[in-house]
Amino acid sequence: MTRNVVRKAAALLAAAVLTVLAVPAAPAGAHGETAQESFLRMGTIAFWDVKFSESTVEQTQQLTITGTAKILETWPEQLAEPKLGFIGVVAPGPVVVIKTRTINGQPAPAAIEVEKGGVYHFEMTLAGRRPGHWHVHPIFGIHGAGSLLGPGQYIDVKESPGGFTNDITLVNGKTENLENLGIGNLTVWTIIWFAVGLVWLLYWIVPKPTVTRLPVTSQIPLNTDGMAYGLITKKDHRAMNIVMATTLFLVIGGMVWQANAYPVKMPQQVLRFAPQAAAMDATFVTIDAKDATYDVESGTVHLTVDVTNTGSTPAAVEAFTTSTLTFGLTKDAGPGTVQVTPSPVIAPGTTVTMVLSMTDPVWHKERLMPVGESRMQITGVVRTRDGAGHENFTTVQSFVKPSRLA
Ligand SMILES: [Cu+2]
Repeated sequence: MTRNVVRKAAALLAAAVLTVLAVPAAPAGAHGETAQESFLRMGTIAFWDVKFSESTVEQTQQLTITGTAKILETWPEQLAEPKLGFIGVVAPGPVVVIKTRTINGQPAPAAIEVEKGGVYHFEMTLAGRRPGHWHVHPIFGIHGAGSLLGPGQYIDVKESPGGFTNDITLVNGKTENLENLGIGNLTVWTIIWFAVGLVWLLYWIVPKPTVTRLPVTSQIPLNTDGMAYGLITKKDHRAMNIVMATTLFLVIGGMVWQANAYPVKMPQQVLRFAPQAAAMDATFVTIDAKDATYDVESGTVHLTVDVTNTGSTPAAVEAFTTSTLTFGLTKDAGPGTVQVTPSPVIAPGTTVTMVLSMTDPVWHKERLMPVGESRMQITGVVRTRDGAGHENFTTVQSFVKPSRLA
């Protein structure tokens, strides 16, 4: 009776597992950035003016991603100091390839030396590789700290009749398609080494009692081959010597072959340099954060700042940027906007206290307001513009007082 019940339950469970496995998994809708603590997302790197030149490309067709990333002065002390960085893209697998990249106008094929407070204008040319609908973000990887995401966008890669090619011209003038360069050799060598390993493995596990009679094997003292018990015989030694000789022959033979087949080689290049400082407008404002509150019910952040206009023309607040978000100045409240009271304008030579208000469910949805956590803080960049059209990007940081704690 009980056995029957157990059997039925087990069958049901097996059927359920099978059903789950048979249904294809839904593609991930995000990149998991919401799981990162908000102080990491807000206090590390700010991205602004990120633009994708196209949203649809054919395979091999190119698009560019341009934008600016600033390593904030508020970089958290818990993370490794930013010294070596890498600007790239994150996408669901190798669906696009980066063809070229410039940082502050200089070609930057590899990692660059970076510093806190550094501003990096980037331009990346990508080519569509795998057909599909893909979410692509620029990222800033910091050695020892991890990758920080910039604002993402969907890109559609359409199938092209010619498929995907990734042609480069070599120094000798020949053109090669990187997509399948050397694939033949790679396949042949993978098969050869797999075969050697398989011969070795099957030799020991099929006709021998090594695995099947583990109790016997474990009785034999260490450092003996168990010849007295007939476990490893003279014949086995001979067979293994043949496997070793084959391996050595393949390694040495392979080295000789490649030296003849590819006489001209270039070692992997390691180019490390600090890009020139980004061209930025002269400083005309200083901003000190005084206080911040977060109204949990309405999803509103009020950030109080003292702004001093040290320039000679009137300056005005244009936007507030934090993590991957930008809040642009508007009169009426709404997602992605900032309202400034009493006025976003600062007369030259004066200091005004103003409140930046941002009402957006995104604070809660993206877990950016760390209510009840150990670091209730807001960090971001205030974007201001003066009468001559110059812009300043000033980092501000403040503790946040939430309207309630849960
Ligand atoms: Cu994404």
